[in-house]
Amino acid sequence: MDEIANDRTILNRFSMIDAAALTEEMNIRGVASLGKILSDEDIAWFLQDLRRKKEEDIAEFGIETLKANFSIETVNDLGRFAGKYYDLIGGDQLNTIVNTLLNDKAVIHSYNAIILDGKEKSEMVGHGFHRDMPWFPNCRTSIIVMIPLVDYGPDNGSTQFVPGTHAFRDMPSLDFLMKHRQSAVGKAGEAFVVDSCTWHRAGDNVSGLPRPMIVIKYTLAPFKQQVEFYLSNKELESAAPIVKQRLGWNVRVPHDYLENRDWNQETRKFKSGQYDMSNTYFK
Ligand SMILES: O=C(O)CCC(=O)C(=O)O
Ligand SMILES: [Fe+2]
Repeated sequence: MDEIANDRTILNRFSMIDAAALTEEMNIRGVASLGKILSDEDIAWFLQDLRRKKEEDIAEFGIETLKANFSIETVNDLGRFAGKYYDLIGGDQLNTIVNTLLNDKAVIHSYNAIILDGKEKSEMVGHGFHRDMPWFPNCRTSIIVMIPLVDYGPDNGSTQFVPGTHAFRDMPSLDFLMKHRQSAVGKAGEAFVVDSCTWHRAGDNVSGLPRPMIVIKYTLAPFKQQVEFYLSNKELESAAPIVKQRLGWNVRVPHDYLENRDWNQETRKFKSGQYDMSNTYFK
């Protein structure tokens, strides 16, 4: 008997987080498995919804334009759809992970789906080895939570990463990266996390089938976001406090010095307490 109370609930009951073990994995390897974080019902819902949203995107802008904008394989700014996309980022399991690896002020830098079409390879930057944040010594400023919606492995372009490379300033040689790369392997809905400084890339999808994956990049509150979510997300103002925090509601930039004079913490855009580096240093 299915115990799901309502289909807007993202289940966070699959695996307990062992915070110490997860932190150690991330400190030393810069990558860790997170276990199953989506129910099969949620996976089916997101798969169908993202397929439809990509079709709408193509209908609106056309394949050639999306290719030219390096956007043929992505659905961007998932927060603008609110609903289940807010349930996902508001869920306990994901937020415990973020609080464990960053802190409770951390915000979402980007919230996208990367479909990695099995037929047309785009010029998306993610196909080459890269990092997604500037490097700081002994400090984790950003993590990327990846949630594939299909079973994944080397054949369908699962993400490749090189453990340990987050801790070093310089890019390793391509020979080193090719020699030590590992492919993420798992079942649909089983997530993994990389430090944004761990060198990684999308694998080659030779399966002929799409590889849809929800990708949530978190960063510390004072860092910039990819999009002004508080403007693009029409429902953010009335969302749950945790969703507002994650989408940057509490670190909005005042338009001018007059707006910055607002010291009422309720209405103030960049609220106090957001310059928070706690929990981010490792040695
Ligand atoms: O699509 C992938 O497997 C890689 C994605 C990636 O590099 C990213 O989202 O930062
Ligand atoms: Fe990346």
